[in-house]
Amino acid sequence: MRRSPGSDDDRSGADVAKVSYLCPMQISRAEFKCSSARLEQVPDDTLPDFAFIGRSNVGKSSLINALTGRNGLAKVSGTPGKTRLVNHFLIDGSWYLVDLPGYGYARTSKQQRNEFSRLILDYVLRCERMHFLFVLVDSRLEPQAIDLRFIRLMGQEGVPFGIVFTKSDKLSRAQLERSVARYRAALAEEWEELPPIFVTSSLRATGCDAIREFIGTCLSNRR
Ligand SMILES: Nc1nc2c(ncn2[C@@H]2O[C@H](COP(=O)(O)OP(=O)(O)OP(=O)(O)O)[C@@H](O)[C@H]2O)c(=O)[nH]1
Ligand SMILES: [Mg+2]
Repeated sequence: MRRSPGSDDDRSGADVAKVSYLCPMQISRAEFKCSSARLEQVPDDTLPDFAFIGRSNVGKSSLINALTGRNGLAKVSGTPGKTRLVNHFLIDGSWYLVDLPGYGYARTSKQQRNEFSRLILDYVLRCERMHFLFVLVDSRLEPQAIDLRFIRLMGQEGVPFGIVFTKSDKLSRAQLERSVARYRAALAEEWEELPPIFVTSSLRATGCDAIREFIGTCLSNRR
């Protein structure tokens, strides 16, 4: 059995609760830095990236807006496939939130064959500045095969990642608990230890504190 890559190093969520009061994480400034169509175009500084990935329409851009308290910072749309580039947002001049294009939105048969685009794979597998990857899944849905394939790939490649349930406002507490339990069971079939898990609603800003605290802990462990 393998261990979850996000669970046994300094990027783990395990100590978040213990240290959170030591590193309260507030975001004061959030600004758009650049959009990249190729890996060569991402910022060439040494600041760390915290990136958001998941199926089209799962709520990546909305979550970035909720985390920064800036509606309209990342472009949100009800139509899948809105975010097509790798978008860097500089946070307090010292780290980046990164909005990635969604996967699973196939407009052509060629895209259907390559379910994760070259841009996504280049970024998540080759970009050394990526410190942690939040994989977003819709809390209303059963574990989706494409998400499980993506998570498996991240595990195989040793990418540090956590799982973020989105749109929790659309479920009752009991439905939400069932949904998370279903996911845990699916992951437990492959992982000995589960990655950090966050439950969020961008509409209500639920779970944003936990994600900010997690990032704050990662940043202070890095110093
Ligand atoms: N109710 C509810 N709706 C949400 C939430 N998060 C996102 N949405 C809605 O879901 C739709 C897609 O949101 P986006 O943030 O654009 O999703 P995305 O993952 O960035 O989509 P792509 O860029 O197309 O891959 C929009 O209509 C949002 O308003 C949430 O927490 N609750
Ligand atoms: Mg988007």
